[in-house]
Amino acid sequence: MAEPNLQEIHDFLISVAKKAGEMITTARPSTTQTGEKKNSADLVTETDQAVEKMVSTTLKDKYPDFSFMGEETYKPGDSLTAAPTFIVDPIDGTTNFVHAYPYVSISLGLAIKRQPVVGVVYNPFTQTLYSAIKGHGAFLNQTQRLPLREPEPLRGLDNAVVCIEWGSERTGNDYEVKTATFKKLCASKDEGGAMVHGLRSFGSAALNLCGVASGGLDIYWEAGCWPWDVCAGWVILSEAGGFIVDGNPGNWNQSVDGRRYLAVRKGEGQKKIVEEFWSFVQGKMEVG
Ligand code: LIP
Repeated sequence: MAEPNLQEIHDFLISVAKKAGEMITTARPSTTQTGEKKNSADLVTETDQAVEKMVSTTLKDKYPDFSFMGEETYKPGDSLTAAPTFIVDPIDGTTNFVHAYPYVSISLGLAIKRQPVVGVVYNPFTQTLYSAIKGHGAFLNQTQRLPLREPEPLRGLDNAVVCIEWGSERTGNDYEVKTATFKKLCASKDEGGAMVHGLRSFGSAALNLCGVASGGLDIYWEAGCWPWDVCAGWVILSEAGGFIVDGNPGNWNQSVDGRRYLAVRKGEGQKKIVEEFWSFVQGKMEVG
């Protein structure tokens, strides 16, 4: 296969994201017509399925040799290979979409040799577009380079806004680890806590990563995400000077399908704040 033209792919993905955005903003989902996958905290709508169908058909027409991995057509056991693969979440933030909370995105990524190389994340309600090509920087609306301001040093968790997500798993070891960690992060220092500036939980992993890339969120921690939640945002964050490591303490290596993510914004003190964060993680996540 000829070397893929990443700029062309990036531009094409943006056009696909805009088309998907029209489908999303004109849909009228309701809580009564919404389907559940694993449980009542894991939703799917007809629009998720229709958008994925449009995206996969459009991408397969244009790039017939590329593989495709999408949230709505993924089957347990499917795994990411070294082949160029589009990794797609048609609606990241389905719960927000159903409840008409406008923090929703379409997340379109391309991985080659299992490394994310192109990312497009688009919120059609706010018309906010984040995009990046590996080695060429990350941008908001194709014009403003990320991060959006000169990053201050990461002075420590007691100066940080930390984004977390509850995920749809609401029982078992990982739920215990998460909730105990959230409590510890918020608690006062007298009680052995980190006393963070604030914990935020917005409901779209892709947009959360873009929030870290933009610089407004210092750290984002989630376990249980899938490659389609993170592939596109991964490129955007890395190109904005941030990085992602394993959410479990002590493991610096992470892959796009590693399922536990700790993302840190650009700024002096990145490694130190990761280690500080891990010191507050109350146990080990089993998901992976
Ligand atoms: C959702 C994420 C959210 C996470 C959920 C879920 P969906 O994606 O983006 O941040 O906490 O577990 O994965 O299901 O809306 O595409």
